[in-house]
Amino acid sequence: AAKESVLNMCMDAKHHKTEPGPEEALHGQCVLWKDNACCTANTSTEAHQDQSYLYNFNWNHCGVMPEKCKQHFIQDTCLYECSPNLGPWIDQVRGLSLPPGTGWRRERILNVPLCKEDCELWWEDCQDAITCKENWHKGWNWTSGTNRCPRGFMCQPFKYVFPRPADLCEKIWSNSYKYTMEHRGSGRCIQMWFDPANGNPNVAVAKYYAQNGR
Ligand code: FOL
Repeated sequence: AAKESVLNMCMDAKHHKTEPGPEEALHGQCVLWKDNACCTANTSTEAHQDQSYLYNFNWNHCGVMPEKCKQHFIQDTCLYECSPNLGPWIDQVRGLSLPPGTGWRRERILNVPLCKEDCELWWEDCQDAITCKENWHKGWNWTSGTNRCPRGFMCQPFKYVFPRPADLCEKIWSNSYKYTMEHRGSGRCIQMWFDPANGNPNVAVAKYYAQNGR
């Protein structure tokens, strides 16, 4: 079949392994990927820290993020760092935006079709959270060593910054995800959450898009 090379692979980014493989000791919400993962046990542990060494990124830049919201950000981090099934959506980051020494990745994910329910639950559980920025990848004030709100960016509830679920899922990580009308279990969308007892449902989704185009 066409494009098998994009199946079962890790992107070339800051913390990813070069090849996916079993990881006995994955932590907490990342255990779903222990049979086959692009993250190390250390990375999975860091994914649960409020301000991890992964990106020195602080969820609490406008006050403490509510626990139920944070769980979705942890799960997003686990999927991003651990999933070996994002190959069909890996995109090369252009050399121009990566001056030597400052770049943190050579590849990124673009337009991963996220299941409707995963996006909507994330958005609902974050209605009480507060942020000052729509795009969390760029434009922070890093002078303190962690991300702080830049001058002129006001802290506001998520519901003003991200009026609809698609605004959150698509804009927060520069279109890493695409909001879809596809449902969990359909085999047509990527799930951030799944029951590992039934295997990883994203394996079939990657296979489908590798053959049929994204
Ligand atoms: N989750 C998903 N789904 N997709 C992602 O791409 C993703 N990326 C991160 C975490 N979870 C993700 C990584 N997050 C910076 C900010 C956030 C970040 C990584 C790095 C950062 O250093 N921003 C600088 C600009 C850096 C640059 O452009 O090279 C800034 O200006 O704020």
